[in-house]
Amino acid sequence: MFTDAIVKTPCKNMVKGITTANLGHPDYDLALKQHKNYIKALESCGLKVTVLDPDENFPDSTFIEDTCLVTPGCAIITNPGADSRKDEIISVHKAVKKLDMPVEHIQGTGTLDAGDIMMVKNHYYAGLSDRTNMEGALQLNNILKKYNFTSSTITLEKVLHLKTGISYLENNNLLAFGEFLTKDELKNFNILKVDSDESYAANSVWINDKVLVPQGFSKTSAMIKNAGYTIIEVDVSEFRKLDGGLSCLSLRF
Ligand code: CIR
Repeated sequence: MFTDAIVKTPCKNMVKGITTANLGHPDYDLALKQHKNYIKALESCGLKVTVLDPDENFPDSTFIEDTCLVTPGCAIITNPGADSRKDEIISVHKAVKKLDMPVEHIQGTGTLDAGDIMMVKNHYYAGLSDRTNMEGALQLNNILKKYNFTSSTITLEKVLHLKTGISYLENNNLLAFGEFLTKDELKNFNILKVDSDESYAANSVWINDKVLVPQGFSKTSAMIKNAGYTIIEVDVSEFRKLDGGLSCLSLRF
């Protein structure tokens, strides 16, 4: 069960965020509204949400998930793979220092975006991507070991982050599309296959037996409902324009 979340309000400069999406510029006012609704959705799953102030120096900083991994034993400040995002960790570090747990760091030549990390009980899967390198994954493994957790890597071929393509919904259920449908490392999961025309919805988020699903992907929503979950649809169209999904917008712990 999760009890807490940390989010960061989008800044006006989000329109200058990194993107490959080709969906046009985000509408800032609409993004703010959607972010407020996202917070409400987290609260309706029983989470206490801490909201960090926007920071105009970092267009992508609302995608706070990439900057820190909070585990049950420690918080791990990452070393984001994109140069423009490296110093986003300063504000998240300030916020997690207030939690009653040790704070660890990925550093030096090791890069890691926590959007590449998926937790399954005491095991963490780390996607090797354009943002997360092997050195980052090794540092993560060494940190996790100290807290009795394990990790392993999965090499990504096409998607930005591991959780762009898969989401763990507990009870051995894994939402997945594309390259992740045939990966050996994932073959023991019960795979809920997301159709390629709804691939964006592969980034859905399990929180305390509810699942947040992006609005507008009816086949995926129905499939998750049929698997026995209560779903909450959240419109994040403006964040999608920056390659961001539901999970990227919060730390949950
Ligand atoms: C970026 O390219 O870094 C942002 N525009 C999107 C980050 C999305 N984060 C995530 O998938 N965890």
